Amino acid sequence: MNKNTKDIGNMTIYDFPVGPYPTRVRIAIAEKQLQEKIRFEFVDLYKGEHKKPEFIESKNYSGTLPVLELDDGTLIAECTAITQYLDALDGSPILTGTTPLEQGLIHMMTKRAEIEFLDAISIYFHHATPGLGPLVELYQNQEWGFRQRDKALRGMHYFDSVLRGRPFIAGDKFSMADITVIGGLVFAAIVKLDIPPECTALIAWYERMKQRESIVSQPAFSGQNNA
Ligand code: GTS
Repeated sequence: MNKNTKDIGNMTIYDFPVGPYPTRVRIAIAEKQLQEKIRFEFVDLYKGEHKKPEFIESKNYSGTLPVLELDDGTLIAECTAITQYLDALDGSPILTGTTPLEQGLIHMMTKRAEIEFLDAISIYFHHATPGLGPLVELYQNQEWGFRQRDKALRGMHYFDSVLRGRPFIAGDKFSMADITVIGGLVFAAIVKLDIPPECTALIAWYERMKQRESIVSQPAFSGQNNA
């Protein structure tokens, strides 16, 4: 654990360990070496526990995971917000940027990774595949789902072109933007959407990312890929 984190109270993450979005926050926690301060509470997505009124009313209005709960009961949802909070607790490593320019670029590329890639695959999963099953998928629009799958494929080509010009998604350092694209690739594996073979820079970057202990140690990378 980093030296400046000793005064942070205990935290809880409402979690689905192999899920692509929870994996993003798990990677950030591992990068920041905060594992000892965090209790993980399993919420069963396939049973729709995240859509029950108790969860929505007491934990996250949006009915999604992950959610961070601080020891005073404060709740922070959204992967970007949770990552930003954890990142600000300690100096090293910085995942959301130090200078205004880094912060702006990382924010932009993270948002782009969500809109153009990860969220698109999520919509495909929920609309054009069985998704989380009949208890959860009460409305499906296949056409919308397939459009989002195509958008995600375009996103892979876009991030491949980005990585032809720099080592990481938002510049010369590993950041929240890399973690977000990794979340997209975790989801891509779940829905069996391969990286197109011509996206060689994206493939090479992903191989490099999978050498990081914070990433490869996650349940999503242990052959349990069934969000
Ligand atoms: N914008 C949210 C964030 O960034 O935190 C999205 C979170 C999200 O969609 N989480 C998924 C979820 O709760 C978890 S997982 O699919 O990655 O495991 N999905 C359940 C649902 O019903 O949408």
